[in-house]
Amino acid sequence: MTIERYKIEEQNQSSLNQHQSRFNFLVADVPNVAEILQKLTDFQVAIPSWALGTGGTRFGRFAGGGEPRNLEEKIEDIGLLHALNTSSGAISLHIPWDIPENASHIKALAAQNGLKFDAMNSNTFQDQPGQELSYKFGSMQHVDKAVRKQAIDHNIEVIKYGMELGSESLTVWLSDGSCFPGQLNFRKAFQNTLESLQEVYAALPDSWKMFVEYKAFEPNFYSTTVGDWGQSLLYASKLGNKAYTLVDLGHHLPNANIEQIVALLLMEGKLGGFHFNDSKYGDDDLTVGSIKPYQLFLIFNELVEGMDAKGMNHASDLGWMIDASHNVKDPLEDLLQSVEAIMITYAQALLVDRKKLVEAQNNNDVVTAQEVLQQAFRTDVRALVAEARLRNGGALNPLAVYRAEKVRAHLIKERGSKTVATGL
Ligand code: RM4
Ligand code: MN
Ligand code: MN
Repeated sequence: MTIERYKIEEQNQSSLNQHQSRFNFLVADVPNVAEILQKLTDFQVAIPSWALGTGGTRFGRFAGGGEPRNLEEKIEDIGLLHALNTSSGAISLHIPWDIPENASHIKALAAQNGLKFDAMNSNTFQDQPGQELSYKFGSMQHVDKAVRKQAIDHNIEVIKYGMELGSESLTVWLSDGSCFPGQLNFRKAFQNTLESLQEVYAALPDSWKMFVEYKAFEPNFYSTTVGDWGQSLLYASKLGNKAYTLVDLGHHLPNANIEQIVALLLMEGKLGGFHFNDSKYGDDDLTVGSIKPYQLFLIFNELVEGMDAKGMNHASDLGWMIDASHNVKDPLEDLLQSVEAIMITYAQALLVDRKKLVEAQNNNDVVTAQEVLQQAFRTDVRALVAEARLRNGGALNPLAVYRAEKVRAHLIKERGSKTVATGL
């Protein structure tokens, strides 16, 4: 299904006056509006191909119907999101959940929908039908060299798929670790993993980046072999300058200061990419910004400050991606909410009065420092984000158009109510 341009324009017309007065009110206080609008236009968030269906937990899954049945339909779904919000211009594929059998056809379809291919993701945390050796006791860390080789070969295959599509990065997330004390020799597990990653790294094209994603726990509950940013940074540093750490917001132990982690990784030139989601307890994969919006703002504040300090391009020098699971919401509505939350928070971070903040820091003026941050965080920037969308041909209110056009009902009619998308 596609949403006709004129439908979006019709909806925009109906709320244009209200939008314009909100926008004018807001920008009266913003000195560099044009620059901010340009940055918002450039900023694109990749949508994971595995999050277009209903998620589940080990207790069950409650599908809502109309899920994409294949990669083509997933691309259509993301195209739809992008048409509405003009900020979801990329797709991230997980192999083998989504194998692009016919690369040129998939590439053309993505281009038609205005989409690029973001990072490719490998999967050595599940056994696939017909797979020779099992990952039950790990993949790249495995005591058996043959299992390690299988995991390496899989990653190299994923790179090949990515090259055909024009992707330029590989994200490696390993579930490797142990469930009980004594199960694993930590040092050997690290060494095996490093050597395996080195082999994959050697197959990486020059223009590519490798993202080493860490996660504190789950599915292993005693130790994880890439368990935190320290371990990831260790691997990335030993691998070389094409390897970076990837931060997934849900992969930390409770109360971790993620904004500080981000600041230091940026300082070291080793922050590669981001997986956005939100959590209350563990790797909950909830909608980004739904539980801890101020934390998200503080993270974006460090991202903007740290990238500017290095003269980096906000839009293209890091990989931006959503990594969420939707158990009770319509996945497409959830993704619209996620992208909106990211854009709002990015806009707020762009509003921080940097000069005043530095001054406050240098004077140990704790109160002013807090005021500066909260001034930006408490600014309602929704009209700014909407204006950027409007200028790019998107919807003032993507969710409203999605509902008015009854997209889900159409998708159910088209695809059926019992379809199951591959993924989480
Ligand atoms: C993991 C991790 C990875 C994602 C898988 C599906 O927890 O977040 O990024 O690829 O889930
Ligand atoms: Mn992730
Ligand atoms: Mn995760």
